[in-house]
Amino acid sequence: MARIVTVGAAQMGPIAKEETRNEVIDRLVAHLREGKRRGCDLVVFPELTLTTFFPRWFYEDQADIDRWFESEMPGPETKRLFDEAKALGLAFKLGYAELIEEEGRTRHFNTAILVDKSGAITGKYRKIHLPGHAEHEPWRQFQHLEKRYFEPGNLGFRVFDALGGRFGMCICNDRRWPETYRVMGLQGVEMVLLGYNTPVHNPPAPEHDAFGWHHNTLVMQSGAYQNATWVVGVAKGGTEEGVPSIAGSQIISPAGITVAETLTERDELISAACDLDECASYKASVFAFERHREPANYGLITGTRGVVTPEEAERIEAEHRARWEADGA
Ligand code: CDT
Repeated sequence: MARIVTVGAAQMGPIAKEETRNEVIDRLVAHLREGKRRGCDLVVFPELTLTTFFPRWFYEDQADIDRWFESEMPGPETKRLFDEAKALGLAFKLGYAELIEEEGRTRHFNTAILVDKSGAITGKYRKIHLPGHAEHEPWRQFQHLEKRYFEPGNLGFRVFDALGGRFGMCICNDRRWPETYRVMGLQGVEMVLLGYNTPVHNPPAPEHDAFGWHHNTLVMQSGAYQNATWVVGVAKGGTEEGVPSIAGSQIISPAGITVAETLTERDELISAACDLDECASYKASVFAFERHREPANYGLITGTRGVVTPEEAERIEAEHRARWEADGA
C-alpha cells in the first residue's frame, strides 16, 4: 500500500520592494505550471510569498505597513493564482500577511493557508513564534520587526485532512521549536508544510551566521524524524533589497532524510513523490507516542516560558505529576 502525494517545493528568489503583486503572481503561476508538468498534487510556497520581506524596515505610519497585507483571500490579484491552480488541479500552500477585522478590531497575522484542488481554503495557520523585536533598533544593518507588525497566531497548531493524508503548517521561526512539530505529531500529522525568510546575518548573534544552513536542515530533519512525518521547507532566498537570505529548500522524509533539495537561490521548484505510509512504521515503533511518552514528567514544557531554578522546577514538576496521577492517566 502506498499513499503518494507528489509535492513541489516552490522556492522563490528575492522579491524587490517595487515588485507588484501581479508580477509576483506571474512567478507563482510559472511554479504551478512547472509543478503540474512534474505531476505534483500540491505546490508549497514560502512565508510572506506575495511581497518583499517588509519587516526589515521600520515604518511609523500604519498605512505604510498595511500596504503589505491582504485584507481578502483570494483578493482581486490572488484570485488569478486560485483560478490557475484549480484549472491545473493542484492544491497549494501560500504564506501571506493577513489583515482582518476580528473580535471588533483590526488584526495583523503572518498566515499560511492550504488550498485544495477545488480552490477551497481547507486549512489556515497563523505564525505563533514571532522572532525579532518590537522597537526600532537603528544599530542593526536591517530590522526584523515581526514582533511589531504581527500578533502571535491564535489558531494553535491544527492539522487538516486533505489529499488522503494529514497535513500541518508552521512558518519560519516556528521550525526551530520542537514543540511546534510535537503538537502536530500528537495529532498524527503526516506532512508539515512550512515556508521561511531567514537572513544569513543575525545582528544580535553574528557568531551564528556561519551555521544558518546547518541549523535549517538540523531542525527540519529532527522535526520530521522525531514526529514520524514528512516536512517540506520552502525558502524565499537570495539577496533581497541588499539582505542575503538562505535558500536550501528541501523535502524531508519521516526517516529524517532530505530527499530533494534546491541548488540555487532563485525561483526553483523541486519535487518528490512522498508516500505518506512511510510515516507508519515510525509511528508504530520508536515513536509510538501512546506507549512510550511519559507526559507526567513533562510539566515544565507548559509550566514555564523561560528557564527556572532547580527548586522552582521541582515544585512545578511535582504539581504537574500530582495532577497527572489524580487524573489517573
Ligand atoms: N522569518 C523568520 O521567522 N525568520 C527568522 C529569523 C530569525 S533572526 C531574527 C528565522 O527563524 O529564520
